[in-house]
Amino acid sequence: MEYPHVRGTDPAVADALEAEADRQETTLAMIASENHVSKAVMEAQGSVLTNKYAEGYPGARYYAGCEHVDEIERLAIDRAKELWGAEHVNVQPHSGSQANMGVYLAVLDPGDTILSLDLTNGGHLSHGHPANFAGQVYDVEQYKVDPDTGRLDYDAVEAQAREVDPDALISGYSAYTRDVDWERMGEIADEVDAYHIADIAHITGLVAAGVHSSPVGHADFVTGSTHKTIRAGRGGIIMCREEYADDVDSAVIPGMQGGPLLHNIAGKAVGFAEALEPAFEEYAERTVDNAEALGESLVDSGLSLVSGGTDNHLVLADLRESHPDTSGGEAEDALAEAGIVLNANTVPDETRSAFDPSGIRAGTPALTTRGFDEDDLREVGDLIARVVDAPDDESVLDDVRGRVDELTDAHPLYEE
Ligand code: DSN
Repeated sequence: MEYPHVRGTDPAVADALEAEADRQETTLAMIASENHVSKAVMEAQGSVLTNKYAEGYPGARYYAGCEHVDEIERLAIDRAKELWGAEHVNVQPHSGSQANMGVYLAVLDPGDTILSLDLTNGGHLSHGHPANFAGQVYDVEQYKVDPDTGRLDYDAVEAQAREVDPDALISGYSAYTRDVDWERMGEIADEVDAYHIADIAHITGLVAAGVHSSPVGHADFVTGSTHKTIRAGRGGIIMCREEYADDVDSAVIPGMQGGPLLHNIAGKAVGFAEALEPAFEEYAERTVDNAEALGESLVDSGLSLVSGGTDNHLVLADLRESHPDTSGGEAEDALAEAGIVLNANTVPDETRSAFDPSGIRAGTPALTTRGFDEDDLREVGDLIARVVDAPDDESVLDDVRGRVDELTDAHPLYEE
């Protein structure tokens, strides 16, 4: 991929852009939150809309000249409503974290109590980690998964909710591999008179395609990002019941953001249109089937998976039993050298540190986009295991890198 205009102005950035395009082309993108958008989405994101200010909402802007961006934002909203069946949608949050911030700002007061899953158990920074604004502004209580099963223990969440009496109960996770009983979480929230906020950032596309259960109807607010399992470019989204529409909209602007990133909203509109095509459901199904094949292959190679497997697009391997001398960080580095790009991740009951944890997390959204099937993912699982077994053995890393080259050549990205 070439960037002739950037090259003419700024060769240093052009070099880095071309190198990054080459890196994506020649490595296996297995960070579970990453994907490859279409050229149509990139074209929309790289468009003249980056020039336009449009504070406000379609039909009610603080600036003139918004007739075309109004149309684009309305298309994004209407398509999102169709994809997720939500009553009200706000497509302006710049990211999933901003979407969460918008919901908190809409209905919580500083000092209110949030009950959410601990980050090391698969939660997210914006659910109340002390280093994040949410942990600084709100009183945060956290639940954990059952350390034996790696799964949510709804009875324990309910007991904790009764004890801490939260104002908001958060469901939806960043490193949780199993389906979520949204209805039960909604019932728990109702019982303690808390808002139920479901953060589906990781599974937005799977939910839209109907291959994962949906919290819409069971949660007061559903937040997400638009670039993980749905390929609509980087950004965030808030869905809610109509009764909260005004609160959410005014929390997003003027509450926490100024001008919306209209080029990204155009990317969302285009990506949502793509996701409304029948082929997207097939893609989402293949993403989940591929994750299952990857998980089975890792288990067959002797790794242990948190929860034993997966119902979604990601697997989380706990290396402590199978490879007690190898940290997640060491595995991540060796795999990157071999061309397999994933991330070290904490596991439930973590005994190392968040910076060099005991697990590795791998997802299939991006490989599925470039056409990998279950046989490919079984082989990729085998390659991962070979590297984790011998992270310091350069001949193994070279051998795996050679096979990664063949696999990426067989599944090219962004063909002209
Ligand atoms: N950073 C994302 C992830 O990798 O899960 C979540 O925001």
